[in-house]
This record gives sequence, C-alpha cells and structure tokens, in this order.
Amino acid sequence: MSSQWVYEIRDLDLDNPSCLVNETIFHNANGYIGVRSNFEEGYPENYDTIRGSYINGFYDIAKMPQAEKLCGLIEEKQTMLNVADPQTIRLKINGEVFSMFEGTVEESSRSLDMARGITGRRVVWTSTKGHKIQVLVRRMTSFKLLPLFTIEYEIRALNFSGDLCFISEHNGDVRNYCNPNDPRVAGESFVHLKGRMMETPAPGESMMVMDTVSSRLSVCTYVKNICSVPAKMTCHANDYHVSWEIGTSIQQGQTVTLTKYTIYTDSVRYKDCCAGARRAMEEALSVPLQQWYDWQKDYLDVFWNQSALDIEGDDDLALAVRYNLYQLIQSAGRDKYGNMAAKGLSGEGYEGHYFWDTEMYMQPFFTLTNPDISRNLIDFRYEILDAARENARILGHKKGALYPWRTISGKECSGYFPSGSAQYHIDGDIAYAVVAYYLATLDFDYIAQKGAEIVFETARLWMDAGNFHKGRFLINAVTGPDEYTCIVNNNYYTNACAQYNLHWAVRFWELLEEAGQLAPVAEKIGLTREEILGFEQAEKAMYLPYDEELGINPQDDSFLQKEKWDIANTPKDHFPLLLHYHPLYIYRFQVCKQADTVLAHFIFEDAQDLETIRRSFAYYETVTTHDSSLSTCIYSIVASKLGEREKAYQYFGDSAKLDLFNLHHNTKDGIHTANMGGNYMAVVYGFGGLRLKEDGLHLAPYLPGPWKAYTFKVHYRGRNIKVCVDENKTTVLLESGDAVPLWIYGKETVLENTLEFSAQQ
Ligand code: IFM
Repeated sequence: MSSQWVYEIRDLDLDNPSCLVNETIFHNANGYIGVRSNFEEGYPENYDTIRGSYINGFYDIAKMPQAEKLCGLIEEKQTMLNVADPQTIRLKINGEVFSMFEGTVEESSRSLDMARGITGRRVVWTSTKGHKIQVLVRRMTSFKLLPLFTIEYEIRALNFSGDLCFISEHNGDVRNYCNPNDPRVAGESFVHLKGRMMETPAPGESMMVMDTVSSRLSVCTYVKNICSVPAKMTCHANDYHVSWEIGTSIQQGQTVTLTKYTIYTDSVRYKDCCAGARRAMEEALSVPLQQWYDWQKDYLDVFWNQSALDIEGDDDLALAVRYNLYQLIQSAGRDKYGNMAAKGLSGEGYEGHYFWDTEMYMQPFFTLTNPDISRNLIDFRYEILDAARENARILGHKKGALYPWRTISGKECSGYFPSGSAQYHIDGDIAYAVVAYYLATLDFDYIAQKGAEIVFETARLWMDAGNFHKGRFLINAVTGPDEYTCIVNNNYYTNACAQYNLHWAVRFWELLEEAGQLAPVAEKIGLTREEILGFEQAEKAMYLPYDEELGINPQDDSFLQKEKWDIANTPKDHFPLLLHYHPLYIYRFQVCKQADTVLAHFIFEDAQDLETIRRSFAYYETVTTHDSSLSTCIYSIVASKLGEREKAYQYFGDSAKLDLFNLHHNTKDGIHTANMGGNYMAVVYGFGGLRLKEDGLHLAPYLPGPWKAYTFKVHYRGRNIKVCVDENKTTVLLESGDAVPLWIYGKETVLENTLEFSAQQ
C-alpha cells in the first residue's frame, strides 16, 4: 500500500533474500553518504546481511594481481569502502530483547517518503512474555548538511510499564561484502580501515578516526545519542567498537525516543576531518531535528518542482518512476570528488565504481532538470583528466586522454580489459555529455574553462586509436557497449561516438575562436589548427558499417558473420549468460547483452535514415538478451521513435520496476542507477520525443496507450518549460524566461507563452 509520494510495504517478508533486498530499497543517501537500511537490532546469526555505510569517492586500493603480467595491465584497483557502522540500536524491555525473529511481529512496514526525504519503519511486537511495544524508526541523510545521518528510534509501551534499555553501538570493525562467485561484486574481503583514534567525548558520544591501509585517506565518524527522557548512560568501549547502554523506564502508553546523530567526514574533502566532524555535529545540534526535517522537505520541494514527472492512469508505475528519480538525486555526487556509482550509494555492487552509466544514462536527467548537478558531474571528469591522459599513455597512445572504464579517483580499475578498458566509447560518451550540457544551457564560459579541454583531449585519442585506410577512418580492436561482443573492428556505436566527438572538437574550436577565448585552452594543451583539420578529415571519413543485403548497420565488421545464439531455447536459468558461459564462447555468437547499435540510433539518430534504423531495430531485437539493465529503456526509446508504441510501452514497463521487484535478482548489491536514468529517458526522450540539438530543443510527444496524461518539465537555456500530454492535446508551457525557438513534431516554432497541439500527431 503506497500513496502518491510514499513507497510502502507492509507485513514484511523476513526471509533472508527479502531482508537483503530491502536493505537496498530503503537505503538513505544524499550524494555524499549512503547508509543501507539494515534492521537496527540485527538479524539471526545465520543470516547474510550487507551492513554498510559509504562515502562517495572514498576508497582504498586493493591488489588485483594478473596471472600473466602483460605490459600495462593494471595490478590494483580502487574500491569503495564500507566505513564505521552507526546503525546498531538494540532494545531491551524488562530484560527481553526485541527481535523481528523472536516473539510475535503483529504489524510491520517499511516506507520511503519521497516528498520528505525520510525512510520509516514501523513494528508492533509482542515479546514471548507478552510485553507489547510499537517501534517507529525514522531515518534521514540530510540533503542540506551532507555529512549528517540521523536515526530517530521511538518506542511506545502498549500494555506494560517497566524497564527500557537501548544499546546503541558505533562499530569501526567493518569489512566490505564479497562474493567469490559473482563478478559483479568484489571477490575477496580485506580489512581496509585501521583505527587511529577513538574517544567518547561526552555521555552518549563517540568519535573514531580510521585510516585506509593503502590510499592514505582517513574517515571520521562522530556519533551522539540523545534520549528524550532522563536515562543512565554506561559506556563499553574496546577495539574500535563503542557501545552505549542507555537505561531508563517507560510507562504504559508512554513514548520514549532515542535520537542518534552521526556525522561522516573524510580527508578527501576536509583538511582535518575531526575538526570538520565537530563543526558539523555542532551545526546538526544547533537546531531541533524537526528543523532538519523541514529543510529536507524544502530541498525536495525544489527538486520535485524542477524535475517532477507526473503520470496519470497507472498509479503503481507513476510511483515506480518517482522512486527511480528519487534514487538519482540520492546518488549524484555534489562535488568534484564524487560522481555517480553504478549502484549509487546503496550497496557494494561494482565496488562503487563510476562507469559510462553516468554520462549516457543518469546525467541526461540532470542536464534537463538540474544543470548545476550536471556541471558538477563534468567537473569530476575534468578533475581526473590528467589521470585519463596517463591512462592513454599506459595504453600506448602518444596524445589525448582515455578515460578509465571504471574508476573512483581516476585510475583504471577494470581487471578484465576485453569488456573493460577496451570500451573506448567512454571517451565519446563523456564528450557527448559535455556537448549535451552545452546545448541545454549555452554555458559557454564553462566550455571555455573546462568542457572544451575534455572534448579536445578525447578527440585527440580517436586520432591515435584509429587510422585512415583507403579513404576511410577506421577504429579497430575496441569493445562497444555490448559486453557479449568484445575486441572488434569498427563497432558502429564507437565510430559514431568518435565522429560526434571529433565534430564537436572542431565546433568548439570555431566557437572559441569567434569568442576570442581559444588561446588559453589551445596553448595549455598545445592544440594546433593542423590537428583540428585532422579531426575534420577523420570526422568526414569515419566508417560507419552498413550491410547492403540486410539494409542495417552491423554492430561491427564481424558481427554478422557469426552464428546466432539460440536465445529462445536457452534455459531461463542460464541468463544472464555471463554467469553461465565462458566469455570466449559467448563472443563467437551473434548475441547482445544490451543495446549497442540501437543506442547509437537513438543518440546519433541523424546519422542514418529512418528505414535503416527500423530494419536494424528489428534485427537487434532478435539477438539481444537484455542481460544488462541498461538495455530495455533504450529499446523503448527507439521503439517510440519508430512509432511502435505498444512495444515502447512494454520495454518501458520492463525497466520501471526493476529494483522494486528485484527483476535482475541482484538488487541486494544495490540499485541499478543507470536503468533508473534510462527509465526517465524512456518517458522524456521516448514518449516525449525530446532531443537536444544544435538547432534547438525538439519535442514530439505522444500519450502511451494505458495512460490518461503525463507531465514533465525541463530547464532549457534559462527557461522553465512544462510539457503536458493528455488524450486530447499536447501543451507546451513557458513557465519562466524569454521566448525560445522550438521544434515540435518536426516543425520550427517559437514558444512565447503556451502552445497547444492536437493529440493525434
Ligand atoms: O556500465 C555497465 C555496462 O554497460 C554493463 N555492465 C554493467 C556496467 C555497470 O553498470
């Protein structure tokens, strides 16, 4: 049972897999810290749990020895750390220990309130001796004070009066989760944090500083417990584990609350993380908790006002889409030290690494609704540009920058290069995101300061990775987005990306020259007019594979020569294929894990005529397993473009509830953030037909069958534009800002106030 803004589940399933999934689904995060939603009191000993708190961009270095030490293969990786755990609160009533797994759980629920930014848990429980209590827990990671995490733990005695004791813990003895049988999480677990300082400055308080073993970083966690009634506080502390016993009494009908404040700071952002933690704690305590709740709500009012995507006609789906957008704002880094991990800050899948997921799947949402966050994500890429230059040298390139396939602070962390470092398209993806930011904002100063440098250096890389041959520019030995087809020649997506990247390098050169702002960046990186001419030639000569017989764009030079994988007759439990077949075996078949050429046909739609796109789509549908969560949303968008509306809706629906229904069976390791961003795109780019192009904003909305209406907003070049689509009409409204040219259903017009179009476009 859920309302429009609250995702709630009742009568919790208490089996181990359900508990693990809920730890992810109800996690709290704010772009800086993320805390999984573990039961405060813990689980039975035989239960697997991932009890974790994470800091965006905070990592240690783990060894990744290569069995065969070939030149340039990496031997270590960064890994996001599970930092000290402040979640534990055990409860005793008249000496009996509260547990969801003993006594009787009469009622139970968990909820996420997306308007207020708070998660909740409610339990009515009767102990074996018949004492009945209600436990209400509210948790928040503050969007206003990023280091702050709070737990409000409220007990109500329903049928007794007696003793009440909270045991509130702060545990520095933590490790990361591992599963040696799943390549999507770490295979081994090490102790990455060593205690340096632990103190209990005042009753109910504890502070710990831990240092990473290899990356030379530090993290401080500062905890303060406040009880709503007078209580006796006794401390037990040893070995980076502090436990405050908080004893009091409770009367029948009375409510007693323990409020636990935790501050996280790290040495990436703070010169002195202890001092930073003290300051933040002082700030946290300077106003009542209610004030932080109010500010949380204010923050989200602004967020939803800028980015709400409202759907009428399917409440469950509307809620799922809202849940997805909420996860995006929980996951996006708010400074240049943190980006958006594939699992956000909700779990340890992919070890907290940032991939192309950011630029191609999550960032578009921010580019259209919250350009400051989008710019911030580019700032992060700018910050690691030197590391990308170094990475290019490691891979033998004399010029340019090659962004790592997966990373936290800039170094390549991919241990398996065929489906990792070989995905050179990440350079084009990052350049694409810079251009999209520019097209949405016209923030030319930013391009002059940072954006153009990224686009120039990535363009340079293509010149070194590819070569002219018989009048065509070719890029050999790379891997495209489809990770079931590795190290190929002329991957269509990669070549199209490179072409766009080169095009925009030339364009930014021209624009900077016109604006008299070229010299600083050109001199800084020694970029010459001759190089730009080379970019232009390569762009024009770029080889985009086309098969005359089928009239489609083959995924690469050899794709169509391979036998097709028999998807229909592969046992259902053999998906995802990557967990059941040796990679080399998979590589010899025509089988796609995810959208590849189909993605190119969305992103670079003007590179091909509609019929080629249509035939290609039909072809790739038959060879794609969608084993990656980045796939169906893209198929939905292209189906929309092709007017295949039922199909578009079906693909969209498949991806909208992926985590809420644990459809990929690995939500326990964290949310699928790229899928969530892709789900947004399936509405706005797919049903809404939105495109950002140099000639302006394009829209071509239609109403998908089962819906009554939908509305979305975009922030475009300083204007706020609202698009409402219902059964009768499409309305485009200029909410603020000056008139702006607009392309709607392929026709150019000017949006001055309100435009209305009939529904049947
Ligand atoms: O970046 C993706 C990739 O495209 C498919 N495998 C998972 C990665 C992280 O989400």
